[in-house]
Amino acid sequence: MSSTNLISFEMLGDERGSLISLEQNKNIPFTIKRVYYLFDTNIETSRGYHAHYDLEQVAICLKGSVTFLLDDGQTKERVTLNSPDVGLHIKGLKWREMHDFSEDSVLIVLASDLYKESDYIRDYDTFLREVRNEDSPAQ
Ligand code: T46
Repeated sequence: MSSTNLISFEMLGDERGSLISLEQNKNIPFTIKRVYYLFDTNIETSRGYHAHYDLEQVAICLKGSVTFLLDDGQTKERVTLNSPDVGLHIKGLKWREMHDFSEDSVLIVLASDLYKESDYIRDYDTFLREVRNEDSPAQ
């Protein structure tokens, strides 16, 4: 899956503890317009079930673990995040689901745009149609 990447963040810790710095257009590959985080997630819950037309995001599991399912319309990939020094970069038309949240999970997400419900595709068949349109060459 070419446009899904894991980013390793440099650990700047010392004997006092750990520190990671996130900087837009440096180790975060876009200008950050929004930050949100998921915590106190009901462990029986799965979230997501949508794609975005035009959004880049980096998701980092600061505590605990969560598994992303990413689907580009052809291939499905599962990625487990369980370390604060790894970010999952998601761009392009991708269906995403989040499963198996641990009880203590804290997931922070940096996003390239403000919240816009119009950017969401929340229906899987619509997502597949959009992917196929994107893949078919213009006439
Ligand atoms: C994504 C995955 C990884 C806002 O008002 N502002 C926001 O910035 C966000 C993210 C959500 N909301 C509202 C929209 C819904 O009424 O908060 C409610 C919960 O959002 P949603 O059901 O979309 O949450 P998730 O966890 O299914 O998805 C979120 C992001 O929305 C999405 O962009 O890629 O996390």
